[in-house]
Amino acid sequence: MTVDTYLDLALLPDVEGLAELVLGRVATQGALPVYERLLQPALDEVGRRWENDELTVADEHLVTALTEQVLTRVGRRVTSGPMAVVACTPGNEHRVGAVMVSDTLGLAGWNPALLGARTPFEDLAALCSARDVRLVALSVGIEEELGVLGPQLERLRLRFGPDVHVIVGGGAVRRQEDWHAPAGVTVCTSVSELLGLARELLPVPAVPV
Ligand code: B12
Repeated sequence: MTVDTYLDLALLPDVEGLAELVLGRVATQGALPVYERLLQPALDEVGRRWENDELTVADEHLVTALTEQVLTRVGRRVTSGPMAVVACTPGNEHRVGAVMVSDTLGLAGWNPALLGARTPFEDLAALCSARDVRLVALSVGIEEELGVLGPQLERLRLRFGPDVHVIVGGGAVRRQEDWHAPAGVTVCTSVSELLGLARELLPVPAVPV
């Protein structure tokens, strides 16, 4: 099973073997299936083994760090599209998914800026209003944060106004399927779903007169 092969290589560690496995699959299948069907399940499995005391925190850090290294070798797309911002919510240190979201927005024709872990909403709002940001994708990592997120997202939504699309996803949302975002905030749990949505949300270029 490929998840097992992935974890065996990461735990050796054999970063070149890992890169070969991932980049080979990206070349034949494209990045998103590899993110969704190999890397996400492999890290889910790390979480499961860690919970069962089969892996230590150091083992988890090793697999996560190597995954991040390999991800930097999956081609980044630079586009001249409208600016999107990808950030982890203020309580979230899980940033691997956010990297994949940023890649996905690039594929969809946006110009993504990846801010990373634990981004305070006040600072996020200030950054977005100082630039022409049209889409904000937020990643939530732990379910405990979902409880306080609703009112915070409502305030952020009001501050952005109607021209900025706000999309929320991440491991916590994936695990807690019955969580509802406030009005005007879209919940999306997979990068393949995001690809279609982000393409639909691309602003239509003005028709020359
Ligand atoms: C690696 C890891 C860490 C690392 C993260 C380092 C890093 N650089 O990212 C570190 C060590 C920091 C960490 C810390 C903690 N962690 Co942790 N961690 C994990 C682990 C093993 C993997 C996470 C990961 O990268 N997954 C792979 C990515 C690709 O998956 P993903 O984030 O879901 O993203 C996918 C989709 O959700 C989607 N997506 C992501 N974001 C978005 C956003 C949008 C808009 C869209 C459309 C899609 C989307 O795209 C991705 C591709 O499919 C998980 C296990 C698991 N099951 O997830 C536990 C896990 C998430 N952690 C857990 C816990 C408990 C913690 C700690 C509280 C531990 C502690 N006692 O300190 C802290 C909390 C830190 C914090 N405040 O965030 C629990 C969370 C349970 C819960 N209550 O929700 C998990 C599930 C482990 C477990 N089985 O219990 N962790």
